[in-house]
Amino acid sequence: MKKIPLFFLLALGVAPLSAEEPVKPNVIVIMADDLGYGDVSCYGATTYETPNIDKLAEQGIRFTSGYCSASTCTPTRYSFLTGNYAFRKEGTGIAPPSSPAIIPGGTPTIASMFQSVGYKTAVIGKWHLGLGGEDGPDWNGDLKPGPLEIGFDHCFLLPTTNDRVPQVYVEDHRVLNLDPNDPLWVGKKKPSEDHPTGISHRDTLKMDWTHGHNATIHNGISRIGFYTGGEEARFRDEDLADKWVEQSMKWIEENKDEPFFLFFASHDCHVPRMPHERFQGTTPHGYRTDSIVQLDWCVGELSKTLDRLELSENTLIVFCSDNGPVMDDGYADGALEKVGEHHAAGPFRGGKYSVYEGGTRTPFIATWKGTIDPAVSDEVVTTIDLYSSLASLTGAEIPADAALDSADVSGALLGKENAKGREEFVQQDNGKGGNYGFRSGNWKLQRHDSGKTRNLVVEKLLENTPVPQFQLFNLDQDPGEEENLIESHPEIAEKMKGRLAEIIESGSSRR
Ligand code: NG6
Ligand code: CA
Repeated sequence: MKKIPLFFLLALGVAPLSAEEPVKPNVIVIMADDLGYGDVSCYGATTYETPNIDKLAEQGIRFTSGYCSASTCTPTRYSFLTGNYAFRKEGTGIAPPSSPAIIPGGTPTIASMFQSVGYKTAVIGKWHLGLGGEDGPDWNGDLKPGPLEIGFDHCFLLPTTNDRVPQVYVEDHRVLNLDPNDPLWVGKKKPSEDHPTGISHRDTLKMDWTHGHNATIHNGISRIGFYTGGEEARFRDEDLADKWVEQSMKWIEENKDEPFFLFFASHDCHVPRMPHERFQGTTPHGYRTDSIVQLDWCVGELSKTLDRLELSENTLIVFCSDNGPVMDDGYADGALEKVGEHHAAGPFRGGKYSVYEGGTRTPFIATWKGTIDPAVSDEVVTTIDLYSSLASLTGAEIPADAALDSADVSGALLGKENAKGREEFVQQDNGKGGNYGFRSGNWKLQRHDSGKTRNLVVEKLLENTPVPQFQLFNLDQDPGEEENLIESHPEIAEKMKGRLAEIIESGSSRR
């Protein structure tokens, strides 16, 4: 990386970058939801623009081999926070509405790592990692354990996903604006015979469902799960993005004088895609891409806030996604019908729910004005590596039993000359014991223990397609994973099978 004059660094109040001298920039991780490699213009989208995300890429490093660790939400978020592959732990698949906390209180996380070196920490946006003890969330009481018990000083959450009940905000330990005279009830079964659902009142919905998502109706949209009460606490889907920005700006202002770590967890472009009215109809492909433009607006607002507070040159921003794209994920929002020539997964095959590259290879940008030189990098960096990499940057210690699979790729992340990313990386679909993708150099082995893959072609409806247990691809020549080379390269396949099994069985891959 380029040499930065010392006087400049001193003026910024940061020390030069070296292993001996840790630096403590503010860190904002912006994680999009269900955003594919080709969904933003700096990664090849041509039919609409994402100028604010593009600007991050112009000013920083745009990774072409940036990954999240799973092709669904909960395992990627679990791994990002703990630094452990989610396939190591039971119960890390997509969390249901009333899931207890998946990460037990006191578990070391990237957030507690930041706290240990004096940062203020917050998560704002989608959580989807469960809340509460064994019995699940006490929606009318204290919602703990949750983020505050694993290293966050503050949280402002969409507790599950927007398609799962209940549609309320959680601030720290409580549902926000909950009237004790109108308690929240959340359950798996219909609370009464006449409780309106997406089935009984389908003709009243403002957005129809296509599969699942036919239980309690809120804001004209039926959801996964049932709930009653908490009327005053309920949000409008259209206002979520504004809320994340408002709360982030407030928190950044309050914490601007000390180093801070903000996990900005956008719900865009997860279903139900219901962007604010001012974004509806702004792109050619319906609400799915309108939601991406809304996400881009959020990124712009965060960047502007940093500029206004003169924090941009002391803030590292990482932009990433939690899994690849999906068109029809349960609502009739036209994403599939209006997709046209838009390739949400870019040149890759598969998407959400699959271990083809489209499931986990996603936009990944690191920007730190004045410190990171603008570049495009093909080094492999992943969401699971942020824990070790940022510990290395800030001089934090990692407990011996933590961050078991998090690689220190800080050099590659900051664009240091000749710095390497990962040599090998395991991708997974959902939860423990599912399907794996294993990248080693430019080779990719797929191991489908289930014998099936989901959503093989992103433009088609969700489907289960039979697939051989093992497939081998050369990503260099065949990024689209079309030509299975397992017969012609048996030695490479055997070696990779062995190494993958070793990583799975050994319980740790951090060396
Ligand atoms: C699936 C849901 C899908 C989405 C996903 C989680 C059905 C039929 N499908 O079970 O709509 O909610 O879970 O997405 O209910 S994620 O990005 O949060 O992992
Ligand atoms: Ca997701």
